[in-house]
Amino acid sequence: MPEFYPSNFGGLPPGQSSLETSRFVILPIPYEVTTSYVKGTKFGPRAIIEASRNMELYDEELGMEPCEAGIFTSEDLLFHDISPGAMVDTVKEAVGHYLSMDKFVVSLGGEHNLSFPCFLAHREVHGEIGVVQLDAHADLRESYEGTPFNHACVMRRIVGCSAGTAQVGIRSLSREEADYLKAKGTWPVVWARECQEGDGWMDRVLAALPPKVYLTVDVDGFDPSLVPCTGTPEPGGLQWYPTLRFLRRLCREREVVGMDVMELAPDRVHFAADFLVARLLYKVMGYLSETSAS
Ligand SMILES: [Mn+2]
Repeated sequence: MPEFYPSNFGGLPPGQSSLETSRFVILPIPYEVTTSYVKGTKFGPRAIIEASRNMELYDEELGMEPCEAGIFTSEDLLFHDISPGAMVDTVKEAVGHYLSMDKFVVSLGGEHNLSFPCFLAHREVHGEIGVVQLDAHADLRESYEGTPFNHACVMRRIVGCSAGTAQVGIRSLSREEADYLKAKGTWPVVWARECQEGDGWMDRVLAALPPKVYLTVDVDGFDPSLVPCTGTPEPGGLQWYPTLRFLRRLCREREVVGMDVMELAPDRVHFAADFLVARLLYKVMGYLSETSAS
């Protein structure tokens, strides 16, 4: 009877989804202007929320229901001016609004350049924070198609104001980006093929991170067998359980202060990917609840 569940993340009743009592805020940002290849990321937030309404809310790994902490689903963030500069201000203000209420904000894109203002909003509140990026692409271009706010540049913007960076699952970058990494890349880049060889990379990533960390997930970091519906898929990506093992460690060993998931471009065939993202978010909420309860 999913159609009778409320249309919020998790399909939660008012007692578990009001803004006042919820620890978590889902912020849908259906913004898409610079996507390179397949369009449709603006439909990502809605597909993720729809899938989440049909998801079991008990977490078998943790033996608890993470929704007990409360998950408020915000209205879609809409844009009166879609220019990249105005996008940055609009997103920063919206995320900052919920951070000022002491909420944990989960931003849902939309295209990956949204992560820059999300990160900035968290840095303003928390001071020095690091960033973990799960992604197929380095996203380290100085500018792309005439703008420094293109999705292909988002990490170049973020690393400049991050107190510690780790890029995980990377398997696609330009020569310019590779040269930049050689010259300036003091942080760990975990190539996707390394992730296939065991969990050894996780120590290296954690060692590079400051106490507070922001997590940004481009869904193309996952293998396209898991998430085929994204703008620029790349073979040989992250698998489900190693990613969860990493995220659980990240939540235990660092203070994760916020997160986003970007670049899902849902279609009617590959709806398993919508469920993957919904479950991923819910798993992280569980890992966060686990550490704050202990
Ligand atoms: Mn990417």
